[in-house]
Amino acid sequence: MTDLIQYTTRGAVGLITLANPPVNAFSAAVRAGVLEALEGIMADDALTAAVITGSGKLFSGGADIREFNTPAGMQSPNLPELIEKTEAFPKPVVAALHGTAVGGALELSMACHYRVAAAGTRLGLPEVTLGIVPGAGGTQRMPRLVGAEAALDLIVGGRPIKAEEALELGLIDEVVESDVVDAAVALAEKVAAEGGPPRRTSELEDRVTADRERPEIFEEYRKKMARKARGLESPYACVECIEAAVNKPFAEGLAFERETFVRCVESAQSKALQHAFFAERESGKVPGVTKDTATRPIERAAVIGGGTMGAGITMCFANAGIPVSIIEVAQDGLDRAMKTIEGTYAGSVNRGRMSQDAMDACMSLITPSLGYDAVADVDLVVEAVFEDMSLKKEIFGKLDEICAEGAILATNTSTLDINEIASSTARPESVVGLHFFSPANVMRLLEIVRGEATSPETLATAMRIGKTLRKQGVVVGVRNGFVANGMMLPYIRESEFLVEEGATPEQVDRVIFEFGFPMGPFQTMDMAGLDVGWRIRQAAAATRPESERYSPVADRICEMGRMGLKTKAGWYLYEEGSRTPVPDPEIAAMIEAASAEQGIERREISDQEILVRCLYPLVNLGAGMLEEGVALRPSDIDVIWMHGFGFPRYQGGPMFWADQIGLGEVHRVMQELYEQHGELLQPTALLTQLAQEGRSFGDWSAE
Ligand code: 3H9
Repeated sequence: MTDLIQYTTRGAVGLITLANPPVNAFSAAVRAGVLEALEGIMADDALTAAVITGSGKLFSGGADIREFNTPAGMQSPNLPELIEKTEAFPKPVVAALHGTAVGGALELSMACHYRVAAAGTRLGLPEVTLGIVPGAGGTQRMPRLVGAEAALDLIVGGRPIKAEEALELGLIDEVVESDVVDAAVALAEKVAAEGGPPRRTSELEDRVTADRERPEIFEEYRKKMARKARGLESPYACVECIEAAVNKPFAEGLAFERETFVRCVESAQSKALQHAFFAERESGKVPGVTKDTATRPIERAAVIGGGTMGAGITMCFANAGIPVSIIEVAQDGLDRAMKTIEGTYAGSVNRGRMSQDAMDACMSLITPSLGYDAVADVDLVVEAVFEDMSLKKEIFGKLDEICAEGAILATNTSTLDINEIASSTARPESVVGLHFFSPANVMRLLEIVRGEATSPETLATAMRIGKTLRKQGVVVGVRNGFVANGMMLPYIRESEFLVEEGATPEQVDRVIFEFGFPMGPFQTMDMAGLDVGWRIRQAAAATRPESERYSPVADRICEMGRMGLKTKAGWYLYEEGSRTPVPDPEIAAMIEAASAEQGIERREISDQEILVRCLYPLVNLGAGMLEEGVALRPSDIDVIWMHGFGFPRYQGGPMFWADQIGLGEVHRVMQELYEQHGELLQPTALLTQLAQEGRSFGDWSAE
């Protein structure tokens, strides 16, 4: 038998243990091993029952996603076959669950005759997040155990629940604080001694019969999920499968689920979502940092600066249970920061997203501090003052004097050179960038900026702190705007040029929204506040070549005092209390005047041109950043765009998306754009090379 399965007996019970680290995925060898063990138990008259469990910290993460669309995935027994055989097994089979049991692992458990879980086990069917439906009976057995409504929430929502909730719903039979395998063996012995045929989930009809009387629940659910599921195929496919579970006999429902699974797993969306899953995990692997690299435990932190960013970052630490001091130089600034924090938490409590107790616990971890004394005993400082190099250097000089040896000195700068900031200390190896995105307590992306001198230990600690704060950390190098904001530049610039050439802000925003972003560039600028971009452009004005094309419209809007949503006017107008952008004829006239001034003859611009002009240049620049080594791999750029700017996950991020189009085509269009619009759109060397060689970013990255 494979060594990915351990097999032993406990009295008259055969114990099958999954042993395929790190997550006991059901690879071909594991599936074959479980079946072989079951057959052994069948053949042995001394054994009356079976228990299936997992080794290590979890039961199993489900099917092996890397086997999707490969021959290994279909190798007999495939997962549906194994699961059918488990349910049909004549001796009782009990699942002993701990840690996590998701996807195919929960599907197998639901086909076991009984399920026992250790307290706190997480159970769920997250397949929808990979663009598929559960494909091994999950959509058919779940409604039979918990009813259609709960099954919709669990399968379409894709969110795992704790064992205690699962017990209440009827998904499992027992939750134990004691050893789960002992409890499962005891249950297996008991049901075997009682005799009679095993209880088979596929034969449970009460729940689905009752749900058949309420067909409206499916239409209601589709309406309820519409906003969240915009653009996605698999949530709707999940609903159809659950509907089939309610309305069709088990075998027919199962066949329908299978067909749906096969269609989904081959879809472009599923491939993109699988890419996103692996890309997120890949981003945690960084040259020079291994799992043996020492990290500094972060027991106390401090944040310097109580503006919007500083307040948000402070909340991130408190939310993670880390005591944190927020430092300002003047009392009124400090009071304002604490008011912002308290107000944000209170908003969450009012909306029912947080309990008052949790808010109180977070507030008790935050210490408002005047001056720098509080940094003396912290393990990590995050500086979040405004973007002024001399101020930052002064602060880092002070930190160098006061902070304990080995403390991590981080800056939240979004534009400044971290190497220069580090040079104001005698310990540049301890300096790193922790670039949060606004609002910092909400946005998941964290750019971890590695300076020239940043040590592996500092970087490893920064990566670990990212995880503790539940952020999606991505390590990047030093460059103006790093990767995220740097790549935002051509996206914004081209959208502004497009409106000068004949498009309207609302047309550009519609095209980008329809592509799957939560909003287009003009609405994004209004949300962020137009003064932010204005300040950055003013700072860059001196170094901008005279000959370079520059759209003055955004500056003019800003100089009219229209700062976006916060002033109820920017690229759009906003009615009191509303975030819905309303096109403004005054802005349309202003744009037309700017076109005329520059001698640009306005023309009809197609939606396709908008999409290509907004997105190809950022892919092109992404390639440039790979060449420079500022981004480590194309998939890191994808993660940054998905988590930082809402690039639709089902498109897989810009670099994956470009690969699907084909880099030959992307390059051809870039070349045309370059010839029409000049050097800002010149194809980068890496894009050109890959296009000529018929390769993709994925190939390049795999080298
Ligand atoms: C399914 O079951 C289909 C069926 O319905 C039908 C089939 C016919 N496969 O996340 P981590 C890797 S669909 C392959 O950092 P954690 C992961 O890439 C499946 N590999 O660990 C990483 O590799 P590396 C439905 C997998 O402890 C390593 O394991 N299941 C799989 O933070 C550690 O991962 C899901 O969607 C997999 N299934 O969290 C669950 N899972 O070290 C997906 C993980 O090389 N998995 N890897 O970078 C998870 O949600 C989390 O991994 C889990 C553990 C919660 C299990």
